[in-house]
Amino acid sequence: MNLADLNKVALAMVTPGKGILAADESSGTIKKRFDAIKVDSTEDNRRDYREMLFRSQEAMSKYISGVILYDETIWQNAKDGTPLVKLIEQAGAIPGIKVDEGTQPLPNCPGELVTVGLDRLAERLKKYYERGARFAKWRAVIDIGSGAGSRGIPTMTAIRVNAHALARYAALCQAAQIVPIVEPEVLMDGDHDIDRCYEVTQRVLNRTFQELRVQRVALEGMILKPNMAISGKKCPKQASVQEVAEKTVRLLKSCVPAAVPGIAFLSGGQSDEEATAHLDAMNKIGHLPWRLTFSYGRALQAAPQKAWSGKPENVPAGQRAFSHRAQMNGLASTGKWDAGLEKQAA
Ligand code: 5MM
Repeated sequence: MNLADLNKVALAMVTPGKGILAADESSGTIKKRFDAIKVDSTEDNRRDYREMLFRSQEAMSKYISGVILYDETIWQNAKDGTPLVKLIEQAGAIPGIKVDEGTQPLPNCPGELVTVGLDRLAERLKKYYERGARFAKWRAVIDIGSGAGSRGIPTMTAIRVNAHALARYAALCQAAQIVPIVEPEVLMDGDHDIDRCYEVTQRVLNRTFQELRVQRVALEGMILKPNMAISGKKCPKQASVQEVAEKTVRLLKSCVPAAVPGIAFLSGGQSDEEATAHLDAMNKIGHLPWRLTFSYGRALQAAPQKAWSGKPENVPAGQRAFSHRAQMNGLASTGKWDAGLEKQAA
């Protein structure tokens, strides 16, 4: 492992003013997104849609540091035969790859999941590196139980096995000279309040960093992709932007060592503007030991998907919508966003 080079890539992924586009929807997830805009999820349509994003010159060159791809996409070529990976590189961004293979039910823990994909991961990483991937992503999913009798979820079992797998993945990535994005996502579905989210996320992050240390992962050569401390979607009392920002910063300071170069949040089902406002408010607090940016999927793509709607004549509109969200989040990554900028663009 060349840690200096891993650190260089990790720092580039969190370049101030830029963040990561999570375009690694698995086949099932992209079908759901396409169903919502009445587009068939064929291989060509998935290619055309992602090509539209990667050819958005303004967004890609100014505000996007890296793109997380799905296995299908990393091997695909654009319509003119150029590998999609090359389009990303030509725009000055870094190609990355999702390497987990989804989730399976966790034995003895009804309702909970474990992320799988460690078998043959070393061989797969080698091929992804040859294709141009310089970072990878693995997402663990932790649910917070809702309703009566749900205090038992998440179990310590779910937290431990998922943290263990995240660290195994991260160690394998670094051995393959690939920067691991470590993504332990505590879901925001459910009726829990922000303090319950805080408490569960703290347990998850503490356990994750404990496993990373046990498995000798070099913190300087990784990026953390966490959820924010936020109210559950069905919680009657929704925390304000300021409360989310203050609690998330406090939480991360208590769990994430300063050796980690950067934290790139997932959006997790927040609206586009909420995800931007929260990131901006955290960066306005400032005095942080790591760079804070975005690694959004839905909060970057919902607008371009709607504008595109599968029609070739809508490609410029889709690219404008993508550039706008990328720019807003780029500004938020340095605390320079303002709600007024959204209205000006509209
Ligand atoms: C883009 O969605 C990613 C892939 O999800 P599936 O494996 O479930 O298809 C997802 O991991 C994503 O990278 C993160 O959850 C962040 O995306 P959001 O939409 O939460 O910002």
